[in-house]
Amino acid sequence: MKRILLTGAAGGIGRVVRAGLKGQYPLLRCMDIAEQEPAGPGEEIVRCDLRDIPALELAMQDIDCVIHLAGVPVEDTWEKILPANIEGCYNAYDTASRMGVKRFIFASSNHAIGYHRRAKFIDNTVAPRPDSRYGVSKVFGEAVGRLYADKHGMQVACLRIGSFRLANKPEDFRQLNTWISHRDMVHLIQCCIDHAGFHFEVLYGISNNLRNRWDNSNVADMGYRPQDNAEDYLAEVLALKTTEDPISVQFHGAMFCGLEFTGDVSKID
Ligand code: 15L
Repeated sequence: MKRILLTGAAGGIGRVVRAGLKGQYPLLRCMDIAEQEPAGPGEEIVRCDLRDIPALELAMQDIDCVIHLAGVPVEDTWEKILPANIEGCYNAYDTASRMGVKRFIFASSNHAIGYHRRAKFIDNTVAPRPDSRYGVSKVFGEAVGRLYADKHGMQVACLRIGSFRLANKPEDFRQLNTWISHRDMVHLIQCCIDHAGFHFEVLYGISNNLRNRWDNSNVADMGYRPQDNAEDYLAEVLALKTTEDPISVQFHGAMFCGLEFTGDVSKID
C-alpha cells in the first residue's frame, strides 16, 4: 500500500493522522470539504464533497488504500447525517471499488454498539446496537464495507473508535475504558495499511486501558499493540468529578444513549 487517500483530513482525527503518516508512504492525498494546510513533501491536497462523484473519482485515481474519516463525527439531525454519513459513505466505498482501490479503512465508532450494557465485556462479533442516528450511520458504513469485501473483494477494516480527544487524554470516568491516544490511533491505522492482506475486519480503537471493556483479541494478528493507558490520568480524571446521567451510565455508548430517550431501560438486555 503506497498511495493513500485520507478523507476528512482537516478534522480532529484527520489532522493527527495526517501528521502521523507524513513521510511514511510515497503519496498521502489529503481530502476534505474544508480548507487544509498546504501540501508538504509527499502530500497532495484535494478539496472535495463526498456527493460529487466526478471529483471523488479524481481523488481516488491511482490510490491503493482509502482511510475514510470524513463525515459528521457526533450525534446530529438526520438532515446532516444523511448526506455526509450515509450517502457520502456509500459514495466513498462505491467510487473506491470502481476506481480499483484495494483497501478501505472505515472510521466506525463504539456508537454502532452503544446500547450493549456496559456491565458486559464485549468483543467485535456482538450484534449492532446503535445508540443514535450517528450510531446507525456507523452500522451502515460497516455493512457497506462487508458488502464490498464479500461482493467485490475489497479489503475492509472497520475501526470502532472509542474516545479520541484533541487534548490527548481522557476527560471523564468512562473514557478510562474508551480512550485512544493519538499515537495509538495512528499506529492502528498504520497496522491496517501495512498488513499483508485481510478480507473484512472489525477492530475497537482503544488504547491499552486497564479498564478496557472491549475485546480486540480475535484480531491480534492485525499487529495492533497499543502503548498508552488511560489509567495514567486517573487522578486528573477523578479531580474533574464528572458525572453521567442514569441511562447513559448503563451502556457502552454513554451520552448518546440518554439523548432523546423515551424508551424502557428494563427492556434493553
Ligand atoms: C465518537 O464516535 C465521537 O466521534 C466522539 O466525539 C465521542 O462521542 C466518542 O465517540 C465517545 O464515545 O467518547
